[in-house]
Amino acid sequence: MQKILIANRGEIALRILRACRELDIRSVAVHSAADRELKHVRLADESVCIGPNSVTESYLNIPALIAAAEVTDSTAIHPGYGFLSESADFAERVEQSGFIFIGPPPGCIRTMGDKVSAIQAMKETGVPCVPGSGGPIPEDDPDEALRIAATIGYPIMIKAAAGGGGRGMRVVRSEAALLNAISLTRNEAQNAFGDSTVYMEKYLEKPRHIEFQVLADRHGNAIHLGERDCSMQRRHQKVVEEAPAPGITEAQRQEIGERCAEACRQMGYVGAGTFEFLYEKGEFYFIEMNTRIQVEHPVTEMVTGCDLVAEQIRVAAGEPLSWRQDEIRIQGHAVECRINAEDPKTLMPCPGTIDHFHAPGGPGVRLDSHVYTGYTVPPYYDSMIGKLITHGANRESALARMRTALSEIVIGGIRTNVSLQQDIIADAAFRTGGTDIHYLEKKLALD
Ligand code: MV4
Repeated sequence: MQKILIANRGEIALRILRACRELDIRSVAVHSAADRELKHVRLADESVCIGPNSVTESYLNIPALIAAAEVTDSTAIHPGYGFLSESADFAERVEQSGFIFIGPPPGCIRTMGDKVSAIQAMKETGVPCVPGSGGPIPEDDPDEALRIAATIGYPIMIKAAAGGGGRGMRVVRSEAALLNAISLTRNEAQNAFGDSTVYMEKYLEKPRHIEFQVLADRHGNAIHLGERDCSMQRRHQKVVEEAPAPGITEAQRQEIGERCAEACRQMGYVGAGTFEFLYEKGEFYFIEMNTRIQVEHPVTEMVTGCDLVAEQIRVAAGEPLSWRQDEIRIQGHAVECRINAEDPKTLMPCPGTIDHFHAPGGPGVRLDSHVYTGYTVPPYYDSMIGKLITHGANRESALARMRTALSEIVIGGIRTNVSLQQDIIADAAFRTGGTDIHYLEKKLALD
């Protein structure tokens, strides 16, 4: 691997650039007009402006990205997260143009992008799923839809096959409401995704969101790196993540993790991936797979010692995985707080110029951020400006380090969610561990 084009921005673009440097691979930064001042653009070996501020004309502009790879003679393209990272069409175009896509084969992205086919693939390999329709709800057969729902039992959740990440879903609590909910979800799905396919699952009232990290190579090897708990969220935006998930036993971890790794082997998966589960009353239920590196990957890196981005690059280059499953051990505990440029009261994005920036430090403290004193957070992209990660011998120590690091960080000139993060880290229920996906929204509604 000689040269990687980084098809992203912000902290993840800097994270990918750092991995390139470490592996002695040259890097190309591509950026919008608004993003000339990004830290990774300044540090990259080369940079190309791919378009104006709007994401559709820059970071989602496939012809501009391919052209940038061509003019810079790049070997591979790393998509990061968001933008084109889970576009099977983009992965295909990258490969057809003669570049390596740093991610799974387009066929795997496509199968997992359709939640119905993803669930079918998981069922075949013994990954536990939510009781549900096991396939699309038939169109023009209301009696069949009612029968399926009666078998599952209410409450039920209607989900769009092309949805995911919280888009295109609806809870139904009675038979009387079912058919109307199906047609509303169908219409929304058709408008949002151009696909009206919907399916049904038993609605779990108070689950936790626990996800398993996997890595796979082109030689048929696949391993898991344990799980993360991402239950602390608001409006489908994760706020705090941690690894391992509080209360999960080593036996549960090995059982679910091995099933995820086996699913990867069966489908010919390559690269980093995440299996999302709901966890309720001691049971895991698969809901979706993410075929990209995720925002919260650092907590897994801290407890395993594995560099997931470097490993994505190695396996994309055809190298075998650096570790066997029996070499992966979960050491201590890690917590990540997402740092957002947002108003602490309204939680609305608050772009602006950072007039003073000071990074926290000390043992077990990691800051993944592209910001610096004098940097202007543009209004065109999402509000996350960095991630503060702490690691300790146990959860208490990781949380004590997070409390210390949050008290030290200085981000002047813009409003941020640092005070919200301090509240969460001090929260009694969070400190006990194992809060569900609704906890933060309820807590915020009380203030
Ligand atoms: C569910 C669920 C309850 N029961 N499925 C939301 C995002 C998408 N990834 C799946 N989601 C959910 N699916 C069943 N059968 C509750 C959610 C859900 C949720 C899941 C994970 C993290 C945050 C969430 C917030 C609201 C609802």
